[in-house]
Amino acid sequence: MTVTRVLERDTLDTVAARIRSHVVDMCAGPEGGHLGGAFSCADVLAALYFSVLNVDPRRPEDPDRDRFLLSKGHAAVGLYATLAERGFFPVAELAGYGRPGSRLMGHPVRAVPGVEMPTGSLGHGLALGCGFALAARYAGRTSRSFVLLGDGELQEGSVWEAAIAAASLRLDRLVAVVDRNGLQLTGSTESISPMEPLADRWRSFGWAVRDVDGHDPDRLADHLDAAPWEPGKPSVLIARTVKGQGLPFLAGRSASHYVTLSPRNHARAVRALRDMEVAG
Ligand SMILES: Cc1ncc(C[n+]2csc(CCOP(=O)(O)OP(=O)(O)O)c2C)c(N)n1
Ligand SMILES: [Mg+2]
Repeated sequence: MTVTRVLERDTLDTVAARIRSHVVDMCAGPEGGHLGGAFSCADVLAALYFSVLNVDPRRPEDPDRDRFLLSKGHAAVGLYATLAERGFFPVAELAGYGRPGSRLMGHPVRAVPGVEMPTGSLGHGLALGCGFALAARYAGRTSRSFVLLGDGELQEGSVWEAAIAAASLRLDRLVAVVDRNGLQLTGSTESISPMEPLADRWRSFGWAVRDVDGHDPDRLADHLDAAPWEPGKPSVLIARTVKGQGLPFLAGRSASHYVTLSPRNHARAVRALRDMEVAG
């Protein structure tokens, strides 16, 4: 693993700040992007890729690697920024996002180094994660599988089928993270389809649950690193987040879901990120 090398000159907070900064630049291009959901999970992605996952960009197909699936595939810009920062492909390639000929499209595909599965149609990632965890078990490998889900995505029934299967198969090397930003495409999850008490729901499906601040990457890394939390049970981390976290004109607003930043708003976003860094 090269995690320690990566963090020699960085903290997880500075990595997350760089991820957000790349996302802002990508969302200022002609395609725009899912900025809000990429920002809400930026700290989770930083914690995973820079402190938790056993992955090596020089050997992206190493059979012993941990697996990560961005089930909320629309947050692709966040994943691209993270993979580039981690060294899976050059950071300069991010400038081509969404443009003709680029492999960095609106939703992730296998052609992008580090992407395990194409995602974007919500509701499939947890079942895929079960498959990865089961395959690792059959192969006698100790690798873990991590799946990042949106909270609106939890309205897909297939998520709960996979949750039942994971618990009954005792897949304790499977870890789900729910990006609990409280918003989906058209409004708040609680006004559209209430899901609290969310931790109790997962517990009742036989999962070990932790419900935490989703914007503290060091603590997130500690929790994720410690999984499995209960022997024989899959783990789910409910990460309480804010959609568009860090941008005052978008944070906590549905309008952050898909954004094409005008030059003026791009400049505002860059300034806001700088202020956030100073304050941090
Ligand atoms: C099966 C399916 N239905 C609808 C969509 C369109 N869609 C893309 S993002 C989104 C909202 C998802 O909300 P959430 O999971 O909470 O994501 P986040 O808030 O993290 O962006 C929807 C409905 C989709 N990608 N897949
Ligand atoms: Mg959401």
